[in-house]
Amino acid sequence: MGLYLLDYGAGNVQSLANSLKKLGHPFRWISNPSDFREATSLIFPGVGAFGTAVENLRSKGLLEPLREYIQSGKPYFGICIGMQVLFEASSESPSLGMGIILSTVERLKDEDKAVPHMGWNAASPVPQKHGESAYYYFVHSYCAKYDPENYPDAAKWAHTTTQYGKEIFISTVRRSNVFGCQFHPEKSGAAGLDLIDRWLRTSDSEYVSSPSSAFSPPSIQPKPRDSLTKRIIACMDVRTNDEGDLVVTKGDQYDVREKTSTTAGGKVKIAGAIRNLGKPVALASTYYTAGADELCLLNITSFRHSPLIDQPMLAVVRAAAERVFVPLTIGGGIKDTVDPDGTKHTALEVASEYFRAGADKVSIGSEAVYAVERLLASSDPSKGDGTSAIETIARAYGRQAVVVSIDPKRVYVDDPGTYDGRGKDELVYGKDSPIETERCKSWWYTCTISGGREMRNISVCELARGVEILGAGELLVNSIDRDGTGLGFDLDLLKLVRGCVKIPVVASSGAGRADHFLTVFRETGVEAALAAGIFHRKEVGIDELKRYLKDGEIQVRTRVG
Ligand code: 1PR
Repeated sequence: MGLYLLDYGAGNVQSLANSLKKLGHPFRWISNPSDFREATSLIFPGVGAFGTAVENLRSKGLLEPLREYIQSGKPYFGICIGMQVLFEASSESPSLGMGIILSTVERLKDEDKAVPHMGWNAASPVPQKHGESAYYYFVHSYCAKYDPENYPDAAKWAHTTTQYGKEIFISTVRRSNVFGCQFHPEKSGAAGLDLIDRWLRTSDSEYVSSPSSAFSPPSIQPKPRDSLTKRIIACMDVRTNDEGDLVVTKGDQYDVREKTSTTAGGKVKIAGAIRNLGKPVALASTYYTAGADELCLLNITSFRHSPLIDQPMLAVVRAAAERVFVPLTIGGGIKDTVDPDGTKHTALEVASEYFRAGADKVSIGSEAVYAVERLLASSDPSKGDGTSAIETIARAYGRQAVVVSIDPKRVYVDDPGTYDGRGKDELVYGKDSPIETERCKSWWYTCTISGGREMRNISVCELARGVEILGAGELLVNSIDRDGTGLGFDLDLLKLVRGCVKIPVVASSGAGRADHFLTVFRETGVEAALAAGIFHRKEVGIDELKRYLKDGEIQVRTRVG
């Protein structure tokens, strides 16, 4: 008897488990059909693709028992795919849903916006009570449209709506014992934890008998406004230092060793030593509390042999995920590996270990470059052969779980008028560049692997377009030229990449002041900005940065009250 979670075996359910642990609600997993009889309340945290979810439930014999459980009137809370399976069908796959809501799930339109819809958006009316932000974390490409004329039954179930671009979709549904949300409360900070807690506290008793409990909104009144916020991401580059400790480090143009020996505030720094800016889990926790919208942990020495059996980053992710309730991306070493005893692991298996540890997304660097090189050399570069890490992971966990981290580097061109080589259609001319050394020069961006150690003959747009075809859900665009310089983001690079793909783009490298973030959002259209050094050195606080951006009329998630 009690609370059960439904895990169909191909989604990241650890985040919800961590949220329940944090809130002090004991739970069990549904492992076979008879467990539904024991459940007095049930949460289905579906992540990934609609078809995979339905087929997995069906093959494990869980789909019919789930329908019977819901029809029995016991409390059900479906998250993301867990809400979508209530519908009859989804245009994402030919598999049929449970048909409890007589309507369908459709793809978001990408003519005017990036898809997936990824980030913090408002639900209206707001199902929350605290002074914490009224924003929730969404990550999906398909949704239930809020359109009473064409989808009348869905509209009757609508509890809140959300606007993205010009589209209004249903962000939560509710009727008697059923509650569902398109966003991820387990990744929506204090507001999300509060929502889960209130559902659990009311679900056992008053929820079923009293539909007008804490969740009942007055009525649905869609706001004519898209409230998707720009995301601020704190990044931690992690590696082992010379003493063998796993530390957060920070490079200048990817060089993470101290340049000179110094002593300041009792701390001795030795030239040549790995810069040590703190412990990864402690810093992750600090940035979560400070209001970061997402966190990114990158294993920057993964180009070396990194067997899965001895992977200290897994313990870091596990510990961070227990303390951090916003999305966590882990990068570095997402590739096929071999343990010392000869055991082979595919990139998908490596990624699965990180998802099980609590990561929400994995970021792929070098392997993405190799995959696009293969794609471009194939007989049909408009589609992959299904074998790359991007494709296998996106198929199992959904494309929203796959970030590609690009490490581009400028290649200067002497005579742009006659240049006919790689990147000729992507040449940038730094006529009025504020940076003197760039002024009046022309360049293109080549991609690199192994943390910038090797340049490859592939341009940044070729890579960006290629990984989008293969199924990446987001691009993290670093810049080796700007990393750690504090000169500001590379706006030319970001405009170029933003212009050639539909998926969300995260700007990275070079933030040195708060106004650099304002400029990158105003001038490039990126969905998020990531920084490291400026936060590690406490030059600008995340809260302070967000207030500054808000004053500059950039929509951000701030804490109110
Ligand atoms: O190739 O799949 O194993 O992934 C390796 C990952 O590690 C890639 O994402 C790559 O970018 C990263 N990486 C490898 N070497 C380094 C290094 O610094 N020596 N770090 C490295 C990349 C870039 C950002 C940095 C921003 C912001 N660092 O992570 O945080 O530039 O910095 P700033 O705000 O201080 O300017 P694979």
